[in-house]
This record gives sequence, structure tokens and C-alpha cells, in this order.
Amino acid sequence: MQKVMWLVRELGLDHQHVQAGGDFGGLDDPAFLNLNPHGRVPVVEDAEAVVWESHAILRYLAARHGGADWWPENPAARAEADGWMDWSQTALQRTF
Ligand SMILES: N[C@@H](CCC(=O)N[C@@H](CS)C(=O)NCC(=O)O)C(=O)O
Repeated sequence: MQKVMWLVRELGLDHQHVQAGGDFGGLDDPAFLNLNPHGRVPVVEDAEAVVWESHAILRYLAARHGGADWWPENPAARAEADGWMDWSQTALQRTF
């Protein structure tokens, strides 16, 4: 969640942050499950897109709104960021 809100702010995107999950609940609501059938946050609705899974959201926001600074043309440059991002979730976070 934090990483998504961090990028939203870095990109200066107009947004509405709807709290859900934990004490806020709502993840079992049919309307929420229609957005993310896994019943988890974060989820982003942006124009026609509904994106769930935090790293998919980060990639989407970077590609859609970030320009070349956040979504470089060069696949090797993108892969460098992708590697660190996925490593943080699969290795670093697990060790934490
Ligand atoms: N791998 C998923 C994890 C999603 C996830 O487990 N989200 C947690 C919050 S961090 C959640 O929705 N928990 C249920 C709840 O808060 O009630 C992602 O990165 O988006």
C-alpha cells in the first residue's frame, strides 16, 4: 500500500484514497471483489483500468503517467528497476 501511495505522490497524481482492509474492512464486499477477486489491497482504478497487485500497479502507473523518467524506453533500464523491486518483495521483505 505505502509504495503505491508513495509513487502516486511522486507523480503528483490527482487521486482519491479509499481506505479498505484491516479495521476498515470492505474486502469481502461484492463491489470490492469485482475490482480484485483476491480481496486484497491495494487496487487502483484509473480511467478504464483496474489494477491489483502492488508491483503491477507501480509498473502501470509508471508506464501510464511517469514518462521516460519512470518508464524508460530501454528494456534493460526497466529490468534494472524491476529486479530491485521484485527482489525487495521476494527476498528482502521475507528476511525482514
Ligand atoms: N502481493 C500482494 C499482497 C496483497 C496483500 O496481502 N494485501 C494485504 C495488505 S498489505 C491485505 O489486503 N490484507 C487484508 C486486510 O488488510 O484485511 C500485493 O503486493 O499487492
